[in-house]
Amino acid sequence: MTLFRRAVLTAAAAVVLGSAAQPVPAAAEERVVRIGLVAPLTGDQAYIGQGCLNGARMAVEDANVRGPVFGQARLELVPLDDQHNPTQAVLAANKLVADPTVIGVVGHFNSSCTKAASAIYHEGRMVQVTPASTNPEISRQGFDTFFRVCATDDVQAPAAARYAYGRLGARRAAIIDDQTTYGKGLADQFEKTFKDLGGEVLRRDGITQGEKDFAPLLTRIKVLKPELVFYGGVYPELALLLKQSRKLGLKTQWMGGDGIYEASLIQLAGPDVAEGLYATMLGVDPKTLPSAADFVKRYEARHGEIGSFSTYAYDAANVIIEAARRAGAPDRQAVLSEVRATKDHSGILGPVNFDENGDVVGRSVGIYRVADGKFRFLEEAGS
Ligand code: ABU
Repeated sequence: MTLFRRAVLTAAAAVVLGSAAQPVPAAAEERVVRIGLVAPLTGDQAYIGQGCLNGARMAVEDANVRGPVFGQARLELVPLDDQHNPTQAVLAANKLVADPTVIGVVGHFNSSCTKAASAIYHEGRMVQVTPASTNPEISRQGFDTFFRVCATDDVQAPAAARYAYGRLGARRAAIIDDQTTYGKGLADQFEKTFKDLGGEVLRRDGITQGEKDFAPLLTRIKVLKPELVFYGGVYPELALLLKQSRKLGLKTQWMGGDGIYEASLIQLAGPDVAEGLYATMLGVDPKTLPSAADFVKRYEARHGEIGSFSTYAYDAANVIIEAARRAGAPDRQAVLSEVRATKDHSGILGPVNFDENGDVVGRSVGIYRVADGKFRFLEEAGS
């Protein structure tokens, strides 16, 4: 008996045992199938987390417009906030796994959270599709429940290093990371490729998420006159680093991965301060993709400027929804098997196929630069 059927029968039994005069909730219960969405929905990363939520919610709404997923089943999104904290992420995962009506999860955003929660989903046989967690190690844990629709850091960071060395001509770099699974991994990969190319790493420093005063660190970096500072981490701390380095007169180029590709970073740092910042992201700008045009238009009419990972969350949710339709029943194992069997899923960011580790295949990486207050696509990163 599936968990879902057991829940339905339990609800039905409760009604039978209850007063005959009461309304019958079992029928309504029985028609709801849920998908979780876990991301930092509050706190300093809320803007990027809410963008994921909006994308996943639109996928669920579109699915309900298309028609019931199973029989009369209506799809519902269960949003949970992990506050980019792995402990909260595990709590959220346990909550979703304990709910028999939940057939899959879009999440999490941060690699540290995704990694911590992945063991819970694996144990609960619940498919997990992250829209944004790019640390390569997550898919190497041997969890057959794990999938992602974004390019990994072992593709992004070498692309960034090659661009820094080859196109920007940087030979002397400082590296800062936020000591998270994502930030440290990304910085490690950048450092390796940059050194392999012949570049010199002058300093390697770690900061802590939530830290506010970077003046002592930036002062030490300034005396070394790096041509580039590479930052492994997410945007809130980088906004402060950029502002404080401007104040200290540290003149250098800054670069990071997809964790800094976020419009609100430009507002936090100030457009003038963020001008010239480089970031890696998907190899094509979703706003120029015909396959994403309708989604982007509807999203922006409703929520304002599209979030960096909204399109990814939309695709991640749809991978689960389409697998559920093919499975034909709200059975986690059946949905999981169908996600694994995904073949050329027609995502708005392009066809989705997974390799044996659950990593999306064929995603290119692009180099972006802030110009006139916006991230602008420069070029697809070469290998
Ligand atoms: N990849 C963007 C930042 C999220 C993460 O992987 O932690």
